Amino acid sequence: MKIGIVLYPTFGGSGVVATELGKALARKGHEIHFISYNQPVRLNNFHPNIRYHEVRPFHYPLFDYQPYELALTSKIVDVARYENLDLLHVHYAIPHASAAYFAQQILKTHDLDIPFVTTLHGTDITLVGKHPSFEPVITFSINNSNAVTVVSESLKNDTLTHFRIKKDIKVIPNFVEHSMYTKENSKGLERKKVEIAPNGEKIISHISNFRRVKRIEDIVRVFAKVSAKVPSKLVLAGDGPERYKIEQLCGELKVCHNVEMLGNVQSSADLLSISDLFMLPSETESFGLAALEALASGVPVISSNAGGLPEVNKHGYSGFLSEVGDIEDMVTNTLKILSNDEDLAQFKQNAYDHSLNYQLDKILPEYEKVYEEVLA
Ligand code: GMT
Repeated sequence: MKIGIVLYPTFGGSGVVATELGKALARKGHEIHFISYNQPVRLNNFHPNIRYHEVRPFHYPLFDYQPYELALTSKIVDVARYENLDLLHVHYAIPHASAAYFAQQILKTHDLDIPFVTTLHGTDITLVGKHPSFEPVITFSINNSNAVTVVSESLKNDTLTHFRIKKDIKVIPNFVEHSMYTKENSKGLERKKVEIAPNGEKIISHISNFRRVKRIEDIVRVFAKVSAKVPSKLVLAGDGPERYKIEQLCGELKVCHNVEMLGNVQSSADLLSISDLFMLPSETESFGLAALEALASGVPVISSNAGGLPEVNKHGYSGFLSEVGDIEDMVTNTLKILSNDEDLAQFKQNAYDHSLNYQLDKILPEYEKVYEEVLA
């Protein structure tokens, strides 16, 4: 199949899922056309079945806001016509689903009928999408997609609660490619581990785009209490609006000397391979791809019980879940994992075993089935 994939190119999970999906489809022989305003961060290797098409919004002094959606729509039309696409798969509803619908209508005037699949990822429904300034457009574009998928049962429920949906919604969970997270891939990082934790301290990590919804403050507060009992280091990877506040909080809690802020990292696998525990205490989280990547690296997860996290992190097995903001409970749970090396080893094994439910090879055919259905 010739598939156009519309995505955000940044470090966010929806872009990561879309890129890894496209790469895997390309390896299976499909022709993949990524459409975005920048080269996706995970699109770092050349593959003969992959093309990247850049959307370049037109700048004109009259516009206070550049009409990105129109530039995207025109690019989709252009790529669909000249690359003979069979279908489109858009990730994150805003503005990709409405752009795909508009492009589909334009393509009909060229006697082309190209179906589009919309995958909803999270805040396109739970935070941003249900805002009155977007809701009518989101409802319309979901109902007029040829197929709709969501990344968790929880997100399906949220979608049905917040929007008047007449369309079937299929749950296809996010996936992980285990070969990217093997210990062999991270040889040489032992030196890094010694640099970060020279006295064999436990390494607690977190990776995100540092938005408020991630509640990174909770991580620092939990860490301040845990590190007073178990020698440990906190490594935070990523960047975003909350970073300055977090640096300040580390100072207030006097833990700066035990906290490393790495900024954006190309590969989460490297940091995860030297981690003992991963934290994701988010306010809402439709799935929590970073938590799944941690599990695949054999790293247990301390998370909130928001959204789809209970589907990904099994309480008392691959880690623990707490109510959002319950710092004390997270401290207790972290200590249950880190205080004893035998327990830690068991949690690490469980984490890896649980992640096998989300293997790429199991999930990929589910997307291919959706594509076949919309083309039939
Ligand atoms: O919805 C977002 O906040 C952005 C999106 C992204 O691009 O990072 O994250 C969502 O999609 C990921 C991939 O499916 C999920 O793993 C994240 O849980 C989800 N984020 C939230 O729901 C906050």
